[in-house]
Amino acid sequence: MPKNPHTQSNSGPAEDNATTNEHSKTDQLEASRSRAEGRDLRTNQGVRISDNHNSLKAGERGPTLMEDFIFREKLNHFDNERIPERIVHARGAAAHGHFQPYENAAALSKAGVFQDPDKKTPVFVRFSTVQGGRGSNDTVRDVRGFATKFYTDEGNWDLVGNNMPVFFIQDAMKFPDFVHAVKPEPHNEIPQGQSAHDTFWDFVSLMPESAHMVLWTMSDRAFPRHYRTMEGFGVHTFRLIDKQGKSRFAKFHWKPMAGTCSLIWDEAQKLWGRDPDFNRREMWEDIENGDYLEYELGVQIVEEEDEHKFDFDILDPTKIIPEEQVPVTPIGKMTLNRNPDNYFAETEQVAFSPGHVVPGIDFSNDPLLQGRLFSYLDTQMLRLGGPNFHEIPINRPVCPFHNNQRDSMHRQTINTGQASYEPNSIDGGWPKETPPGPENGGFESHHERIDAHKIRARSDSFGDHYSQAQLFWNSQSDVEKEHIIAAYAFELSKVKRPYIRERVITEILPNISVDLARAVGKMHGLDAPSSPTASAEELGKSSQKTSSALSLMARLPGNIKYRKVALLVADGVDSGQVLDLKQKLEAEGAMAMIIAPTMAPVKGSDGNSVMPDAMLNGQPSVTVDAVIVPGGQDSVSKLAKSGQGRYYLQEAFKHLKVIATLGEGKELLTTAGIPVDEGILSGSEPDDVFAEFCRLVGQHRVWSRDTVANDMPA
Ligand code: HDE
Repeated sequence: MPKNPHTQSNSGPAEDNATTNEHSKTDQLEASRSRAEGRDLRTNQGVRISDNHNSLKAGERGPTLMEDFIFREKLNHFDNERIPERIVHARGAAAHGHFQPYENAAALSKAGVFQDPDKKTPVFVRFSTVQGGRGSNDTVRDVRGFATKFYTDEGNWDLVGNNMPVFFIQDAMKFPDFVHAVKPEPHNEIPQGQSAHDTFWDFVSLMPESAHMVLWTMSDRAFPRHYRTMEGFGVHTFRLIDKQGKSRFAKFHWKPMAGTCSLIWDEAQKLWGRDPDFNRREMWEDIENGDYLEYELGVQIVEEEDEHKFDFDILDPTKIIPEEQVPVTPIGKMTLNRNPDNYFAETEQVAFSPGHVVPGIDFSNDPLLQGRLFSYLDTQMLRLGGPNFHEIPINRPVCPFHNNQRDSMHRQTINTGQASYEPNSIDGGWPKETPPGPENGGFESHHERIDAHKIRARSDSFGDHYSQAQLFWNSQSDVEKEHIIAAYAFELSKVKRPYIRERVITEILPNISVDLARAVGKMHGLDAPSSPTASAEELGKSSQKTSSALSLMARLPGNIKYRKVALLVADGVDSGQVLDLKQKLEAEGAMAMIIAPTMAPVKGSDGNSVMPDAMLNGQPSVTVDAVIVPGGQDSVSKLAKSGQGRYYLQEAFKHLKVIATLGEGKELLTTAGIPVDEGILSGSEPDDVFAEFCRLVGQHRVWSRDTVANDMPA
């Protein structure tokens, strides 16, 4: 049959091997952007609308007419605007950016994304909480999702991780049970965004394999200060495959360049009301201000022959590989530098899957990972309305893709040609398979030899449930331990059934630490056993007793870059000091916020006025990292008389924040009843306190104040 001259032929390998750059995804999205500036209002069929305020009626006071196709189209579309939210990780915020390898990592993996240190691969990252619905709060006690889509030349690679390196269960078979237990309870849909309820603690106290992960979620890691100060982990052991086809086991880590730090519980709770969008807002604003988020990608590599040399099974997702045993090698850096244009189109419709891998990256037999390989595409069929969601702009690969999949809901691609099958001779045999190869080859699964009985069972090597929970506990600083004790006590206080509380305190906690069990037991009026109660197998054994990487304190920011500092002012403030402080703070990369009782310009003592950035109750102390009270008698007297002014300092003190006062500012400390400690600085001029202020804020909080702070009623 003669070829139709209007039919484009498949361009074949030349097009397939086209390379992309860091802008490829943004450029591709441009085709889908719709800008309304200067444009007429029209229906979806392109008809110009003359009146967007009134429906068509039979008379001015009469009934609306069926005939009004403009009204019906508008309402029809509106009525169907929502899609099901994600069954877990419903609340999220995302950003675009790029990943750049430090050097050629061909010795580890043939994946193109790791080869060229000059090449930037576009990425889209979605951070999320797990338990709550899409409208829940950002700062709840929960795991955070950290999902990255790399738009590589060889297809999309999704690293769908969390901010904690282990998981609650060992086998995907238990995932629906776990999620049913942690989600709001079925009879009343309470509580939202929290694990402090009966069904969660019932389940985890009957599933000792969850002990390690539950301990992580009871630590301050469960409410990161900012997404930029949060670690990320691929959790499972994956495989990297080099050009020779050699496989090595690998764990992925995201190490935040800004260090690690978290909120503290009272602060996190207050933020639910004061700023439910706290984490997403800060990420958005920082990116708008050019303060990009940066993370190093690191890998822990285990040679195949070393698979069994550990005290635990590297396929068990409730285990980490301690960094002392296998160091994390940094292989590249990710920068998040662009906010999405549209939340729904990008953040809500993005579809991640751990099954999206490229040649050079492969799976291990971790039974949790194996189950995930099924679950993500399956859930997305429902959530995104059929199997064509890969065509949604945010999900499309930047490299070309052709295959014989056809039709279904909302198909956008207009496939030309008649042969939607392979082999074919009608369309010249296209699209054709690509044999595996060291470069640009077709995907080839690692040739792992498997010779086994079909068996529905758990390997004995997964029997250790407590040794790494002990390792985590032993690696925490005293303050972190106190926070963990308080977290268990708080959560269990919300559990109505006494026998569940008792089970946690007497049957789970003593196997992690007798001290932990006793401390929590004391707060519940229960005696904890004086020695572990689990079997030797469950207690396991770890040659590693502590691991410094497990403490949040190990990677504190060390400087005041990106920190928010409140300057509390009122009429009569020493405006010279305010401007000097602002300049000094900004020179160090911090954000200085002038905060006043109202948004009216503040009259300085020298007659100059200062414009406030926010009001005391609009930018409360829970939203900043440190507070400075500049001098000026009238200003300080006004703040001291105001309940909000005094509360600001009391709450900042309670949350272990550094407070500095200049001149008369010191009087506010006295009126607010703030005891002086190493984190309370006073001087006459900014230079008297600035260096020490920066040093202390670099430590994130005044940790030595932790026990005293509990006495502050704020
Ligand atoms: Fe997920 N998980 N998960 N998960 N997960 C989903 O996929 C699932 C697990 C993670 O921002 C769902 O599209 C199973 C571990 C992130 O869009 C769902 C199991 C880790 C996100 C699903 C796990 C994760 C999800 C819900 C156990 C860390 C959000 C909506 C076998 C390594 C991605 C969706 C985003 C989302 C299933 C366990 C990370 C239902 C079956 C372990 C970051 O498919």
